[in-house]
Amino acid sequence: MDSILEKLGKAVEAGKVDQNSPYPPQMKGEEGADELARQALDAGESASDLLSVALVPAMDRVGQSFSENKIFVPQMLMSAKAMSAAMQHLKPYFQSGDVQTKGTFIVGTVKGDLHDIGKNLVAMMVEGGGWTIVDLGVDVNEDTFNQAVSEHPGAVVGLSALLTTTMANMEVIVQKVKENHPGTKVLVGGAPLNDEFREKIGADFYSPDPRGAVEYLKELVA
Ligand code: B1M
Repeated sequence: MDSILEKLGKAVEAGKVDQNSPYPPQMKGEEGADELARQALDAGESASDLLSVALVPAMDRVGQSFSENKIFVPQMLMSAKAMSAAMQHLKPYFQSGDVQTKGTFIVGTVKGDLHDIGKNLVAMMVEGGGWTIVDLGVDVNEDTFNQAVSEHPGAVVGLSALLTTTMANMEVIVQKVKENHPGTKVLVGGAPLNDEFREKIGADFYSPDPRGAVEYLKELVA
């Protein structure tokens, strides 16, 4: 029999959001990511195991199936919805209870890019690390980032991109922000990036995961 984490992973992979959602038809009436995430946490599974054992591998399998033309954009979108439903239950587990804010972290997915799950995870964990979050959402251009830094002087900026086509848009954002607000630290992340790219575009730090982002910010204020 599947463990609760296996069930959760399968629900996300299938795009089963919650028990009432009609998609996918063959899972009608079955529990979805929403209920299974709650149950897994209530059963004592850790929030980080939910992420690393069930949710993130499920999204990797979704990406793989998409690459192999076994599923298409609508199915990928349903999986993203299921993942987001599960993530709602994780938020309290990443809160530190630290009331004094360490600073402001402006985060967004860059222009042309609609992928927000990784960005949301980063925001959630950085918030848990005691930072105030200004989440600009997805498809965010250089002017919006620049404006946000004007409104929050001294904030650190975080840029996320999931597409090889949109990661190029990071450079323009880094340039604009640094030109208008010298000294602003910019952190970048997302699956197609690496540190070589970070250096090329003039950003200050690259992290492959939310944990690295939290550690970097911690060092900045240490
Ligand atoms: Co898209 N998509 N997608 N997609 N999608 C990918 C990224 C892809 C790899 C799938 C594939 O082909 N195997 C591929 C990109 C190929 C490439 O460029 N190399 C792809 C494509 C091609 C597309 C479209 C072009 C498809 C189309 O329309 N033909 C289209 C583009 C739309 C657009 O953005 N303009 C598209 C659309 C979509 C959906 C909208 C349907 C949906 C997104 C919904 C949403 O986000 N709300 C979607 C999804 C779900 C995926 C996959 C399957 C999953 C992404 C995800 O959420 N992963 C993805 C395949 C994959 O990743 N395996 C895929 C889970 C998440 C936790 O990981 O986002 O990597 P990730 O975040 C990680 C790290 O990267 C890091 O921390 C996170 C946690 O570890 N991180 C940071 C991320 N940002 C960070 C910022 C930081 C630090 C770390 O500091 C600031």
